[in-house]
Amino acid sequence: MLELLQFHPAFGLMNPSPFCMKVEVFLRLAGLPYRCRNGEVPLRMPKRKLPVLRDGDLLVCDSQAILVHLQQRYGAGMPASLKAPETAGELVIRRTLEEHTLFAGLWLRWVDPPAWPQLKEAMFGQFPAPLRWVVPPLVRRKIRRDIWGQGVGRHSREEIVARAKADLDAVVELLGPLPYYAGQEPGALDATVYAFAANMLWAPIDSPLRAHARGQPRLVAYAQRMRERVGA
Ligand SMILES: N[C@@H](CCC(=O)N[C@@H](CS)C(=O)NCC(=O)O)C(=O)O
Repeated sequence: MLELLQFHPAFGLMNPSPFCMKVEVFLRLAGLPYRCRNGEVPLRMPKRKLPVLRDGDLLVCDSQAILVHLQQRYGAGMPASLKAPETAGELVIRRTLEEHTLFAGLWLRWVDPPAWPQLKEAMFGQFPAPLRWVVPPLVRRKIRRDIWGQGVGRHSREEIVARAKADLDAVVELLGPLPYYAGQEPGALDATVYAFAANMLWAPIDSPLRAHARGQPRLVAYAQRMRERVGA
């Protein structure tokens, strides 16, 4: 059976990592049998990131590579909208979320001082002492360094929030009049957008981005539609 190696679920969401959630959403939309191996450690993975899919002897790293692998190997049994190759427009929307909005969202979760106590409790509150005290600042320091290296972390809070809101507005505008990005039925991009939207809307961490997302009826309706479709 397919195995999804990922972080532990948190926040009442399928996964606090939008990349892990994206893969699980896709697996569900595709109706493929799978089991989750939660609590994996990125450092032990070939590319030192999660998610990873184990398919027999094969380990597939990177959420998009996983989706493409699933489309290529199991596409015959999938609805047309799910196995369609990514269009140029879809790629640009996905890259915006995965390579830019992600870092603003990470900053608002992990670095922004008002969010940190909530995040720490939600992510590490169940850890045994002394890990509960030792691990959070180490993870936070690494994530802060990553966001700085990517570039978003060099902006002020106001600039980061403005950039994330602009991304979200653009992504919502591009949804168009149909229920899903792929049209009448969800496609691979819907797995990505839903994973990001659910994390923005429903993670129990206050942020100006969450308030902005919650103020967008089309986004909220879209996320609810996807939640009903996926069942989580
Ligand atoms: N491009 C990758 C990104 C995956 C990714 O950034 N995963 C993060 C969690 S959201 C991770 O494993 N981080 C661990 C680390 O950087 O050490 C994908 O699409 O799977």
